[in-house]
Amino acid sequence: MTSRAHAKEGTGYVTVATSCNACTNKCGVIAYVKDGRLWKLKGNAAHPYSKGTVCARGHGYAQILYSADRLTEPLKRNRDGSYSAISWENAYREIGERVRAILAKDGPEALAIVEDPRPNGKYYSKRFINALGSNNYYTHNATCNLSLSSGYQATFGGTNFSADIASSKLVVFIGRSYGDGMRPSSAATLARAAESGVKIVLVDPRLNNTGIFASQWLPVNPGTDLALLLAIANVLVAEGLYDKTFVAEQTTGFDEWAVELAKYPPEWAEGITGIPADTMTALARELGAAGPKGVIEQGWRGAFGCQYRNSFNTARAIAAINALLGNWNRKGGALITHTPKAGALDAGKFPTPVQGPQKAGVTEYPLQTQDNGTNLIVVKQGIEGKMKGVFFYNSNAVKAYANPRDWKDALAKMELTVCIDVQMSETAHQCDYVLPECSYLERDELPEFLGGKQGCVAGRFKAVEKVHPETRASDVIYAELAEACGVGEYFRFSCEELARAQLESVSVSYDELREKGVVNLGEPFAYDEPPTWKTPSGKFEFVSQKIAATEGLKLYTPLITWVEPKVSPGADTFRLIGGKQSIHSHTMTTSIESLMNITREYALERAWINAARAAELGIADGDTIEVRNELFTATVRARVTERLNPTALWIPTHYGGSSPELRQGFGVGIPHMEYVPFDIEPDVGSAMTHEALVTIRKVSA
Ligand SMILES: Nc1nc2c(c(=O)[nH]1)N[C@H]1C(S)=C(S)[C@@H](COP(=O)(O)OP(=O)(O)OC[C@H]3O[C@@H](n4cnc5c(=O)[nH]c(N)nc54)[C@H](O)[C@@H]3O)O[C@H]1N2
Ligand SMILES: Nc1nc2c(c(=O)[nH]1)N[C@H]1C(S)=C(S)[C@@H](COP(=O)(O)OP(=O)(O)OC[C@H]3O[C@@H](n4cnc5c(=O)[nH]c(N)nc54)[C@H](O)[C@@H]3O)O[C@H]1N2
Ligand code: SF4
Ligand SMILES: [Mo]
Repeated sequence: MTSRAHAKEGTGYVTVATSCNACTNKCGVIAYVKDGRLWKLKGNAAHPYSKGTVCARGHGYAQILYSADRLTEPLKRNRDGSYSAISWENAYREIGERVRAILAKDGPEALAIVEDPRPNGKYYSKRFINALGSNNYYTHNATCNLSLSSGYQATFGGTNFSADIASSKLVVFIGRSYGDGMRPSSAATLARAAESGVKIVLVDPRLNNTGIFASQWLPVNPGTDLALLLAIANVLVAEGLYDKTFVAEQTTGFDEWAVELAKYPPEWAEGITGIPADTMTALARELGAAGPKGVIEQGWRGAFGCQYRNSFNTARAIAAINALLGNWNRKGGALITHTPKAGALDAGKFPTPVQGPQKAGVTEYPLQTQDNGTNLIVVKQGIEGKMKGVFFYNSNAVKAYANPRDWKDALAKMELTVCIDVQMSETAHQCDYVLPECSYLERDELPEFLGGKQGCVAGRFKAVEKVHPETRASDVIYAELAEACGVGEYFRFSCEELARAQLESVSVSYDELREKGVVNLGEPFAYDEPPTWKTPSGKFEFVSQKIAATEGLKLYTPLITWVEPKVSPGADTFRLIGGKQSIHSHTMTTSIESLMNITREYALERAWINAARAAELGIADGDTIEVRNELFTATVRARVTERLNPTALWIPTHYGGSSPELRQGFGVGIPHMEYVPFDIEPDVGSAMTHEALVTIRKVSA
């Protein structure tokens, strides 16, 4: 065994290079440990996402280690909904019996696993469900970026790209906020770019906290970005402001799309988007003049990751404008970088489970990027009585992925529900068995391979010994569960053995990774080499050949056309939209005292309402308002602001906790997903989380 940490002589502390688990970024951090206790975290300068900085959530969430609200032992739900402790052995035995019963009666297609992937989960969760004979592996993506990745795949074949902001002249953000939805390195790059004169345009119904770097804010009507983008494309084509060589050599379908685009001049889009036609025309001309250093940023969740009935086409339109501008792989443009992977491993030691039946939901939602699937099919098939058993790992699906009441209905009908978590989440509350994992600072995980201008592999290594002896790491839990379910042969190796084998396959030493936390792989990205288009035509597709070849689609067509959002606010209603705040992650950090103290001090849980609309309703800043629709009613304080489009009510999406064991967040603010009707974006599978209308009234001053 190599030493686990590096003692700094005379300092009284040791350091461990590991990674944060407070959000998807999993930034590289250095943990400082004194007398066996975590003392502080610093960013790992070598990690591409932290570049030496830890955000507030990263610092705050580390306190989960010593939190009094941690899960400390396995739990089993009683008939009355309360929980009692159960030994690991009994929990495994009972879960194993129920799994075998479901397999015998309904087959492997009645079992699923849902997770927000972490370095271990990506491998172990998929392997576990595959070992049981099921392909029903789902991530959180249907409520994050499934529409975006699916739309990109239908145009250039990849699932994401990155705007080369540092070298650009003009960057247009469509509902993405580096100042709220944090990744430390992105915020730093943007700040430097703005200082060096790159023009930043924000398209967002809300003047978000990236506003300090922006020179223009377009307060678009939510759900109508597609109309704005089609209008920009219309001007670029009508005025010949596009890269004719790129279009001729690298793309297909341009002539057909140009005919369609003629329907969408800025005058058409003005009434839909609420943005003056002249403003859209001017922006299109500026982009045309700046291309390939005028770029539309890739987005993440806010505007078209999963929010609207037209989100898939919004993503396609962004990719298509970047193609008109000739941006792909050009300096200051839109880069498709390579992500390294582990090589082949010894099949005797790490046997591959036999391929099971097709993943549920793939036939109904054929345009989705299929690796992650749409977890909403688990809700749908659960309610229909087809899905019988589900495991959740590192996922608060019941509060975060679909309407909580629909999840509850689905889970109540199932024969087995298991949640692996570190705290008693809303999802844990709906499960038969709750299995406590040790925290990320108390476990080793598999290496994580990351793409970007420089590909790399990052590590997660144990910084401190377990605080609660009965908690276990996910690799151990999965191996033991597999044994209990009769498929232990797929897990006869330790996490470290697998990590070593994966690293060896890319010629990286385990000890070097442990020492540094991050090791670069391969050559840096080279500009100006055209991407390999992984599309049916082998070119960039303005008209999708995959869509043309797919039968039975309900909404989308091969051409990128205007698609109406599902609902539209009237004179008395508001569209309920939401977003991140820099100090919280999704739903999980409202259990952290230091972060909730900031929420309380600044009343961050308030709902934003446009000042003119508030005046009409007699609502003053700080008043308590009731937010109501056919699904849910709750009260919250109002933040009256000029910084919001009048058709929207904006709420931070972290709040409204309903798990009493998570005492800090319980009952603070309102829960976004309770207002969102259970529905699925046709053909694609996203949750359409901003297709909800609410009414508002003042309750008290
Ligand atoms: N603080 C924090 N940072 C995070 C995370 C976190 O939980 N907390 N999670 C990480 C993850 S997983 C993700 S997916 C990213 C998300 O990163 P973002 O996508 O940037 O996050 P959001 O805050 O959801 O949305 C950004 C903006 O979209 C706007 N918006 C809403 N509707 C529309 C619309 O119809 N059109 C337009 N143009 N804009 C709209 C919102 O007002 C908001 O300001 O953040 C990452 N970083
Ligand atoms: N209401 C609401 N819904 C959302 C979002 C939101 O902001 N608000 N954000 C959306 C987006 S962008 C995304 S990416 C997804 C994110 O989806 P999730 O990752 O499911 O996000 P959370 O709701 O924060 O739930 C994370 C769960 O993992 C648990 N957890 C944390 N650390 C560990 C660990 O080390 N081990 C284990 N086993 N469990 C752990 C937490 O306690 C929590 O229950 O949610 C989407 N849905
Ligand atoms: S962005 Fe912040 S919370 Fe997310 S992984 Fe990085 S440091 Fe942790
Ligand atoms: Mo996300």
